[in-house]
Order: sequence, then structure tokens, then C-alpha cells
Amino acid sequence: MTRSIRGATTLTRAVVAGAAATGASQHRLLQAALRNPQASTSSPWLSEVLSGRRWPLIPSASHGVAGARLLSAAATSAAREEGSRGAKFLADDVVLYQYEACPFCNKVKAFLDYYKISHKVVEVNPMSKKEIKWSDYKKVPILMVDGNQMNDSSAIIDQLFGKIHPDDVPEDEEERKWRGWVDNHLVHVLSPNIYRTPSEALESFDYITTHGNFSFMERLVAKYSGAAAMYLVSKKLKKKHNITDERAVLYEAAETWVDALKGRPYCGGVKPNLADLAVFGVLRPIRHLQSGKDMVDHTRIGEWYDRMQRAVGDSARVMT
Ligand SMILES: N[C@@H](CCC(=O)N[C@@H](CS)C(=O)NCC(=O)O)C(=O)O
Repeated sequence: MTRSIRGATTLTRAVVAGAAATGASQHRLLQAALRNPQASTSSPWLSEVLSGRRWPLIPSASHGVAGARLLSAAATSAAREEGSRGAKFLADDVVLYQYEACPFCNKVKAFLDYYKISHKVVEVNPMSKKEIKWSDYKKVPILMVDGNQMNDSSAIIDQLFGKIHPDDVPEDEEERKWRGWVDNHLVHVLSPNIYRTPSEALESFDYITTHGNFSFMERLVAKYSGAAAMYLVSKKLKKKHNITDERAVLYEAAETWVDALKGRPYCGGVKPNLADLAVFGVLRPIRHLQSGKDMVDHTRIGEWYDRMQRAVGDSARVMT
């Protein structure tokens, strides 16, 4: 009897934990669904290019060889900056508290990787959250930089960017707009897609539980019960965000982003800006799930994604 009660408690907590990786509002929806699943449903031109004020268009049939040459020159110069991007960021100890599959954490990771900021990662157990017991702020990501706490992905990125580029002009309207689009639209399109069918929900929870901080038992329980619960929750999320066809909305978002590039290699011109890093960051964990494969197969986003992958490069994570 005692054992079965304990088992049920573990099950519920594990399911909730699995869902926590998808965000606080979904966490609340999952808890509601668990309570009542039925009810819820050195030329000036080149210097302008390099400063990001102008951009070389992606060579295409209409732009031809000259466009390709200009793009290649600009990209080569930009590439020379490789390795020194985060040079002004002087910190001895950077620690990211995260859930592996959390889109907000992945935004911060894409930034750290792109700027080659060496960092340790502490995977938070979403049930006990014991790794962040010391913090009043109870969400992830949390970034500790030499003992100073930073909360909230966008605020973290703004603060790090300010340290790296102290003299830079504030971000432009376009960059701000698309960063907002990631937080207010793109992240909401992801969950209905990665939990769209029972098998996709299982695939996602397999990823979450193998990359997350779960004990052996928690992993087993969370994988199956989490997948089942999030499958139900995703139907509620669809309704909440007025989504009828999950894939259509995902493809539309990918196409919207490619249109936003306006033929440039990146939204930032010849180099990725914070909007590029945000879109890439939230898409990276889903890229090799069925939804990410479908997105690349059915839209034009693949070229930009691959370019971003090369620009961001290897993980700057240091193993402890
Ligand atoms: N606005 C925050 C949102 C962070 C957030 O909602 N994180 C989720 C994980 S994806 C979380 O920690 N939820 C609370 C929980 O797990 O209890 C940000 O951008 O960092």
C-alpha cells in the first residue's frame, strides 16, 4: 500500500518534471491535464558589409558570380574574427543552470557557443530542482558569472552582449522585433509539433530523459508517462494558440524567418546577430527530431540553419 502510494507520487512528479522542460505555462497545463485530462483539452562597401550596415545578397541565379564573389570576400573577412569574438568577455567561472531541452536555455547556449565563452553546465533536476535550491528565482536558465547571478534568457544575453560589445550601438529595431518573435511566437509553435503524435511525443521524451538529469527510475517513468501527458497537453496548447495544423504553422514560421533574411546570409547581414542566435538556439534541440527533419525537408530554412551551425561552431561547454 505504502509502496503503491509512493509509486504514484513518483510517477506524477516525474511527469511534471518532464513537462517542466517545455516551459512554465505548459507545466501548469500539464498539471491541469493530469488532474482532469478530459476537461483540458578595404572598400567602403565592404566595410559597411562587415559592420553589418549593408549585406551581400545570397548568390542566386539573379545575382550571379559577382554576388558570389562579394559574399565570399565578406564572409572570409568576417571569419577572420573567429576565435576572438568573446575576447572582451573576461570571466573565470561561467556556469549555466539548465534543462537540456529547454528552448530558453538553448538560446543562451547558442550565444555562449558563438562567442566561444567557456562554460560549465549544471543539469537541473526538474522535479527536485535541488541544484538551484540556493536561488530565489526558480526557472532556468540561470547563469552565474564569477559568482554573479543572471536570470531570464533575454536579459542574460543582453548583459553578456553588453560586456562583449561595450561600445556598440543598441540593437536595431529589426533585431529586437525578431527576438520578440522567437519568444512570443516561435517557442509556442514547437511544443504542439514535438508532441504532435504519440510516437513523436515518445521520441521527444526519449531525448529529454536521456539528456536531462533523471535517475534511472525517473527516466523510465518520465519517458512514458511524460510522453502520454504531453501528447494530451499539446492538444490544449494547439487550442490556446489557435493552431489547427501544427506542421503548417511550423513551416510557416520557418518560411517567415527565411523571408525575414531578405536574401542576406543572416538577419545580421554578413554575421549572425542576436535574432539569428535566438532562432537557431530554439530550433537546435528539435532539429534532429521528426518535426525538425520535416521542417528542413518542407521549407527553405535548411541552408540558413547549416550556415548557422557552421558559424556557431563547436560547443564551448567545458566538462567538469
Ligand atoms: N522568460 C524566461 C522563461 C524561462 C522558463 O519558462 N523556463 C522554464 C523551462 S523551459 C522553467 O524553468 N519553468 C519552471 C519550472 O520548470 O518549474 C526566459 O526567457 O528565461
